[in-house]
Amino acid sequence: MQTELWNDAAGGFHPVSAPDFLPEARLQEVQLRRLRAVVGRAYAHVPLFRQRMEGLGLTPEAIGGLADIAKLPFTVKTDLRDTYPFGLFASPMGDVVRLHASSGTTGKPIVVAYTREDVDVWAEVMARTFAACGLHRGDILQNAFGYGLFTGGLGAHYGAEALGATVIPVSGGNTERQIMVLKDFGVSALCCTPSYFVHLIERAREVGVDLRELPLRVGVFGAEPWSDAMRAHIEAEAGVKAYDIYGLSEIIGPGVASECAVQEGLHVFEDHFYPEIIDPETCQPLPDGAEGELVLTTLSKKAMPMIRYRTRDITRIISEPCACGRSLRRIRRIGRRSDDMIIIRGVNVFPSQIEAALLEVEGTLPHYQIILTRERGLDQIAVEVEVTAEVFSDKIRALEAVRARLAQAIEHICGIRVDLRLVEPRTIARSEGKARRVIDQRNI
Ligand code: DLL
Repeated sequence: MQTELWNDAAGGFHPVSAPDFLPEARLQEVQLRRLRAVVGRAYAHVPLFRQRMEGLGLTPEAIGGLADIAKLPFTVKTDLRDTYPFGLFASPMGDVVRLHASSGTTGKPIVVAYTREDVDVWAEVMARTFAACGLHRGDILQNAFGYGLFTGGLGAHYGAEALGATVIPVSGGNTERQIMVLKDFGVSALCCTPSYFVHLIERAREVGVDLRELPLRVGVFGAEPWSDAMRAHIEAEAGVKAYDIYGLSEIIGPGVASECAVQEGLHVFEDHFYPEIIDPETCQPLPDGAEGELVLTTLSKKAMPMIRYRTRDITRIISEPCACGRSLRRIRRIGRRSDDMIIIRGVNVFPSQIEAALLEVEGTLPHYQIILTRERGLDQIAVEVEVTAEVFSDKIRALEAVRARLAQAIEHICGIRVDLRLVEPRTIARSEGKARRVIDQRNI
């Protein structure tokens, strides 16, 4: 089984992947050594962390074993906002070689920092990511993640170079040019957000390019939630194997976790990022297999160590070993964030549920938007969904049938009736990066 995976889908073993296969006991040794060092570093150099430790009566010596991580205080996103821009740095600016920023939804961005060593670790984990997705030297990667303050572009860039692949730094947007590059440069792998790739497939088709006929073999997607149904759509429409990769600016950027050829969960590069799952209400650690909020500790970050960072991403740890042979634990694909939840008249709805419903119904396109309004004190939810041109023109008398099926699917999955608006193709704004699924007009 393992040999087959390596020789076929994964295209051979790359030495950069070696840490993915450390025996468990050795991995834990590395983790403990690094955990003690990073806690010591944060305690010595980050006042906020030191104060919190003191408040709990703790010193770095409290870390005797890996389980002691549960004693440490959490870090949350508002800590980064409250200490904006540089308050959580543990290195002097002279050692910081790079800054990135993540805009978030409101106000000031959060700023993250990297030393030379951090940038090298980042390239390493991204090289391991691409290797796990079956890329190798000789592959030509079109990097359509945005270059700039967003971590996607540069993170993927250095990782792919470290692997020995050929990188085309095309960045996000300019879809016509993306299609030209894809066609003319012999591109074998592409990375971007899944929603942008769906747009790319459509646009290519409109200009008479069928991606299935190109050498493109692998798609590496991340930075936003996407469903298995979306994966099936992408794989069928573009003739690629589509992999999910995960990461966040606060921890490093992309490169925290990646799928492998098995495509059943994402391996966390846990020699650098230690995962825990907690109950988001009680903050108590949950056992493997239980769903909860992912909490990550950077084990080797120098410029900005993050101790027990609450990601707000909801997942669970898969404890069974993976057929690829990696010893790294896996997390289930992240379908939702705790702060994505929309509460409509007492019913909890996640955008991913709406997506799952519409991908079930033939005649719809995977472009949708959820619009929230308030009328006379009552929350209203409308879902705008694009349908195919045939359905929209009602030539095949399908519009009402699609509406009925979709309404039923949404009610079945979400337990709520929504105001459905079926619109023609290309009505909903496309994003070059992360798709904006929810438009909240409730002024709250
Ligand atoms: O999105 C880093 C990244 C770039 C990851 C390219 C993968 C590929 P941020 O902009 O800080 O960083 O956003 C991080 O995006 O907490 C998740 O909620 C979400 N996210 C990232 N990857 C996935 C994924 C980058 N594969 C936030 N599935 C995270 C679901 C994802 N959500």
